[in-house]
Amino acid sequence: MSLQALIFDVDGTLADTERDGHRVAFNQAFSEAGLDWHWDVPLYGALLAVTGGKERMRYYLDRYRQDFPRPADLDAQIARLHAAKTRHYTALLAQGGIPLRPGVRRLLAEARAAGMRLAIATTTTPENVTALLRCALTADAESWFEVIAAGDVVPAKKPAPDIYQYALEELGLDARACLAFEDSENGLRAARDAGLRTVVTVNDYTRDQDFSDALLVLDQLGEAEQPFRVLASAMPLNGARAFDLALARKLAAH
Ligand code: XBP
Ligand code: MG
Repeated sequence: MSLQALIFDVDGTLADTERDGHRVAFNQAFSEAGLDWHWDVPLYGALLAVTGGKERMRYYLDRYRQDFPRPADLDAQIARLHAAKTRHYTALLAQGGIPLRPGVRRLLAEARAAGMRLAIATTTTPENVTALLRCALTADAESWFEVIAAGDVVPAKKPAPDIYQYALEELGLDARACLAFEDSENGLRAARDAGLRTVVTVNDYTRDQDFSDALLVLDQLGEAEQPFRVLASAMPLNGARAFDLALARKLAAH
């Protein structure tokens, strides 16, 4: 089956948003609310085991803050904190704080020019996706993606396959006609369980995770002047230096 669409995760894949973006925005929301919660870099790495900001806050309380007195309206408090965190995060993006990862702009532009269909499947909110695309890619970047599957549109977040299944349904495509791009084990499991083959670009938080089910594991997508490093590959790459559409098609045919 020929390759017809590329489906991208957002956080950690399009841009390194977690450590210097989401984490910072969570802490801003906590201190604004007068809470003594603070997520440092290593703690945030542990909290990334749970995807979704609201789910992550609940996990933090359960796992690390048994001392914190739960208010009767905990769900509402978490929802308020999450809305504040989204406000801080999108403000941070608007300041140009977070660039795309190497090779992302190049691959998206090549795919768009070739008429390859593009989609997003992410755990984060639609507001955050829009803000990142507009601030880091281009003002009309949302229109580059035929489907933006994000956040609470499905009940179960990654590693559940729901968000990828939703994206595939919206695209009207079989998983075998698509490639997924991920940065984390939770994301890879979600894509795999939706039947997708996956290319992983690792980052500092994820490089030691289990990516044995990925088709290809790279340090980043690569540019001519900054070639990728291959961490694992299901097929020989014959000296390729940057991940492009030709390589995507070769992998999909594998
Ligand atoms: C991303 C996430 C998200 C972000 C925060 O996972 O886990 O929770 O950290 O997003 P993935 P929200 O890259 O696998 O989609 O706070 O907007 O939920
Ligand atoms: Mg991710």
